[in-house]
Amino acid sequence: FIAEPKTVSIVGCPFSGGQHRIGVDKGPIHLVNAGLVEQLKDLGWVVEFDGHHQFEEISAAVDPPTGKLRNPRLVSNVTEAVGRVVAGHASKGSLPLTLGGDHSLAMGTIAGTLSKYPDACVIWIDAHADINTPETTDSGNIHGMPLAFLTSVSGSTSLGGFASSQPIPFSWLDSVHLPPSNLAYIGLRDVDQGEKAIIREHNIAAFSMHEVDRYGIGKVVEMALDRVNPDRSKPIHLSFDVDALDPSVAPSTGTPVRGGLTFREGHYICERLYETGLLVAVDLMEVNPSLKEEADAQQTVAVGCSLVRAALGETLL
Ligand code: 5AB
Ligand code: MN
Ligand code: MN
Ligand code: MN
Repeated sequence: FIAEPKTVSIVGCPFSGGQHRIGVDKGPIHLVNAGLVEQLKDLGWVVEFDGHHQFEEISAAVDPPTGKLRNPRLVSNVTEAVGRVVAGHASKGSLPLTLGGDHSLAMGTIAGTLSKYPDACVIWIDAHADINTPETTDSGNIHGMPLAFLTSVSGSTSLGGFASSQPIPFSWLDSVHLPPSNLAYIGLRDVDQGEKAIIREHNIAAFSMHEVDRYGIGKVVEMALDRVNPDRSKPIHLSFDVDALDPSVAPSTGTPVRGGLTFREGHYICERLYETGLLVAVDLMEVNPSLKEEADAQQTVAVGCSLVRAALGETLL
C-alpha cells in the first residue's frame, strides 16, 4: 500500500487535552530530539517532518465538561485537525507516524487512515481498552474513549447535553465508522466493567496479558490477525500505547499498570506487523517524559523510538 520510495510522514502531536496529567504533550518533542528522524532514514525511509503541530487553545471557560467529558470541544477540534493531516499523508501513499500526546489523538489518526483505506483493521496495543462511552466513563478523560467514538458503540456521537446553540463536539466523527470486527486488542489488563460488556456484546477480538502468558506473543499476534485480517490482505493501522509495556520497561506514562508486555513482546508485535507488508499507519502514544525520574523518562523515550524502528522494518539480523 505504501508507495516507493517508502516515505514516512511524522505527525508530532504535543497534545494532552484527553487526560489530566501534564507532560504527555512533551512526548513527541523528546522522541524527535532523541534522533528518531535520523534513525528512520538509516532504515532506508524518506522521512517527512516539518515540525510539531500547533494546536489552537480553547480556554476552559468556553469548554465546560459535557456530562462527564472533559475538554470536549478542544479534543474534538484537535483530533479532527489531526485526522485531516493524517488523511493527507495517507492519500499520497506515505505512512503517517503519529507521535503523542495522549491516546484521544487516535480518533484523528484512525479517521485519517479510514478515509484512504475504509477496510483497514486496527491493532490496538494497550493495557486499557479505551472504549468507554460518555455513559460508562468514570474519569471523563477522553483518552479512555476514542474507540467508542470510532466504532460507534456509544450510538450516535452527537452527544446529548450540549447547548443547541453550539456546534456539537465529535459530530465530525458521525461519518467515520470502524466496524468492531476490524479491531483487535493485545496487552489488556485494566479494563473497566462497562468496557468488558461492550467488548463482549460486540465480540471484539481482545487478547489480554492472560492470553499472552498462555499462548506466547507469537501465537497471539497470529490469532489477532486471524480475527481481523484472516487473508492477510487488508491494510493495518497500529495504535501503540506505551503503557502496554510493563512499567519496568516504560515507566514514564500517565496510567501505568503492572504485569505488562516485556521489551521483546512489544517489539515482536511491531516487527511482525511490519513483516506483513500491510502496515499503513502507526501511532505511538502516551509517552510522558515529565513522570518518574529523568532516567526513567530517557528509558521510555528510547523504548518508544525502538518500537517505532521495529514497526518500520528494523531487523535483528
Ligand atoms: B489510555 C480508564 N479506563 O477510562 C479511563 O492511557 C483509563 O489511553 C484510560 O489507555 C486510560 O479513564 C487511557 C480508567
Ligand atoms: Mn493505556
Ligand atoms: Mn490508550
Ligand atoms: Mn495511559
